[in-house]
Parts: sequence; C-alpha cells; structure tokens
Amino acid sequence: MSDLPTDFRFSVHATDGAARTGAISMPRGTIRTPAFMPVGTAATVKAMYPEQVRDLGADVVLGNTYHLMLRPGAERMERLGGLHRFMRWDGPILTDSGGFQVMSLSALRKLDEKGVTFRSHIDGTAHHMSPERSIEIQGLLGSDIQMQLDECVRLPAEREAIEKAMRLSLRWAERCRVTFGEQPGKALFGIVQGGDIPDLRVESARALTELDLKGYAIGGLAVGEPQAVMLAMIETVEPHLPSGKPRYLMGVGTPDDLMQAVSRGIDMFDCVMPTRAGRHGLAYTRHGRINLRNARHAEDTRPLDEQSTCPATRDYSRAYLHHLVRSDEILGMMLLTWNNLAYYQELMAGMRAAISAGRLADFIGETKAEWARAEA
Ligand code: PRF
Repeated sequence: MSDLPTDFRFSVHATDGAARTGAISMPRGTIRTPAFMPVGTAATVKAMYPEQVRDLGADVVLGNTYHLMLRPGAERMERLGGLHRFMRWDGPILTDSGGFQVMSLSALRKLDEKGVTFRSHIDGTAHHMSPERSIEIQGLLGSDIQMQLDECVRLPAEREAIEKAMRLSLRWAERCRVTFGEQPGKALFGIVQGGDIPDLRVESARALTELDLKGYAIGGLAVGEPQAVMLAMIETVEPHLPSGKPRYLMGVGTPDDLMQAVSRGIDMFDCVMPTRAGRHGLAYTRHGRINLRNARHAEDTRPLDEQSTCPATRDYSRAYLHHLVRSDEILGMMLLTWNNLAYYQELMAGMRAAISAGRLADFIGETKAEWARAEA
C-alpha cells in the first residue's frame, strides 16, 4: 500500500502480439491492465456495495459528470468532501466528461464551438457545459482520471458530420488540456474520434498524441456499427498511439468484444452491460450468456457455475434466480449484477495471466469453446 507513487505512471509488464498487460499506478491505487471499470454513473455501481466491487478485483470505477452535475451537483459534491468519500470508494475513479451522456439522455441539446447547451432529463432545467466547465466539474468531483469533452457521432453517418465532430473534439481537447494544467497524481485522457473512416481516425490519433496527454481513449465506437468495423478501427488507430500510454475503449462491451479488443492492444474498458443485463435477468458466465427469465431454468438446481469463487455464481440455484427474476425481486438484480461483475473481472484476470504467459490466443479459443459447448 505504502509504495504508491505521487504521480501517474503506466508500465507494461508483458506483451503478446499487440496485447499488453501492466499497471497504472497513482496515489489512490494501482490499476492492473487490461482493466474493466464497473460503471458507477450516479455515485453507485447499481445494486452493489462498494466493498463487493473492490472484493471482485475491480481497481477503478467510472463516474459520470453529466449525472453528478445535475444531482447532487458538482459544488455540493465538493462541499461533501468529493465523490470518493461520498460513495465510499477510496480507489481511483475515472469520470466521463459529459458530452456523450448529454447527447444520449438530455432534451433540447445544442452543440456549438463553445460547448453543449441542454435541458436536464431529471427536471428540465437549462444547463451549459463548455470543455473548461467539464474539467472544472471533474475536478470538483475529485476524479483521478478525467476525460476531455468530445462529440461522439452515432453510426452510420456522413463523412462531413464525422469530420466536423472529430475536428471539434480536437479543439476541445486542447482547451481541456489548458484548463487541466499540471496535476501530478491525476490524468487527463484525450478521446480519438473519426467514426468508421480510417484517415479521420489516424488524423485524430496523431493530433491528440501531439498534445502529450497521459492516456488515450478511443470513442465513437459501439455506436451502431458491426463488431468487425469496430475492430478494424482499433487496428487503424493503435499504431498511431504511443505504446507507453494506456489506451481505453469507451463503452465496450460484450465479453467477446473485450477479448478481441485486448488482442488489438486495448488496456481499459467500461460498460453498463454487466450491471444493466444483471437487472434484466441476464447472466454472463463461463458457460456463456444465460437468460434466467427462460422457463427452462424453473427446476434447474445447478448454480450458474459451481467452480466460481463468487457466492452469487456458486451458491444459488438457477431455479431460485429464475424465481427471483420472474418475481421482480430486488435480490435477483443484486445476485445477477454480482455474478456478472465477478465474471467480467475473472475474464480480465484470465487475460492478464494469459498475456503474461504468452498464450492469449489459446485463452480466447478455450473461453469461446466453453461457450459453444454449453450452448450445444
Ligand atoms: N465519448 C465519451 N464517452 C463515451 C463514448 C464516446 O465516444 C462512447 C462511445 N462508445 C461511450 N462513452 N466521452
């Protein structure tokens, strides 16, 4: 514990093809990579105690600027001692900048050079967020890894719209960097945009690299395009990002997406999939995805995975989980969320070990073979 650095550091310990395993060390803790960050949008990883999230092996959680600025409010959060103390998570927190959530959740949103103007999805109040204000809010929250404000275009889209959003995101990155300044134990990450157009992706990655940020995200993917397009864009961008800095694929994805992206050099992920699916009766397991709503589980006394160390996965019958889900019981959501996050963390730990052993491709093959076997 005591050997944590006062600054932000990333070190790669082993590589296997384009994949890497390593660690980000910073004052609040060490993030083992590749890492999956559970999403804690509203200062809670929904249906989970913070202690449980930590015990599963999650080293970092994600918070959302958009939700927290609206409720409880950024200045109030600062008065309350910051997000870590508020939600009782003392490890690193990464915050998304807000633009993506404004565009997907708020009403009457308008975007121009200055920033985004929008109405709250909670009470309809009007708000403005500039790149500078996004960084200011992330600072008030106490975020350890802050994201630049960007514009993400849903796909399919015209080149003109994608290019315009990518260039705007670059100008916003520079403004965010100026506002962020120098904060030794913290990091500001840039976000590569450029949709499904290779030359725009390369231009974005190169220009952001010039800004010499602490890490680089790839945004604008998993927004309507096929998986093959997403993977092709990762392959396009990866050679243009500095190898000594972490790479974060935003808002991704399924277990297969994570394995494919790690093979192509991604170090960090966040996604609502395991938590949201858990609240909708879906379990991600070593045996594949299981829909507990399905009647075939009604008298199945087996647990989701008898070999797991997670109590939710190992100790409760599928019949009981089926009953809880069908009855809309809160415990059903809690157990399935717990199972899903446990599986995601187990998958990441498996990939880290496989990369260290130089056998990531075999690990992926074995994982998928077990999904196929269970499905047959
Ligand atoms: N930008 C930001 N947050 C995001 C995305 C993005 O492009 C995505 C896209 N998958 C998820 N979250 N700021």
